[in-house]
Amino acid sequence: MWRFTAVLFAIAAMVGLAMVHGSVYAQPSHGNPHADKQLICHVADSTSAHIIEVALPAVPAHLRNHGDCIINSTDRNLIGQPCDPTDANGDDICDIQP
Ligand SMILES: [Ca+2]
Repeated sequence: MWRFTAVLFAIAAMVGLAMVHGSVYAQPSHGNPHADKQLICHVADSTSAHIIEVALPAVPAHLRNHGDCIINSTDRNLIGQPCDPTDANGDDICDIQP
């Protein structure tokens, strides 16, 4: 039984390591603090849709959970501005860009 447990532990350790490495290599930018952020049109319950900046790894959850869409611009002055979250063609990029 201890052997089975040891094998399980080894597998879990390998999977864990692979995930850590995968997430590190999945980061598209190294050394550029601005390129790992994404402007999105954020759909909020309490306020009207507006532009926010999120870390790239958080983008898919926003798209999935809030119906947010991606703003192509990298102009951080747009943060807080109202936006139109329409994405009729379903490509996750806002059809109407600021
Ligand atoms: Ca679109």
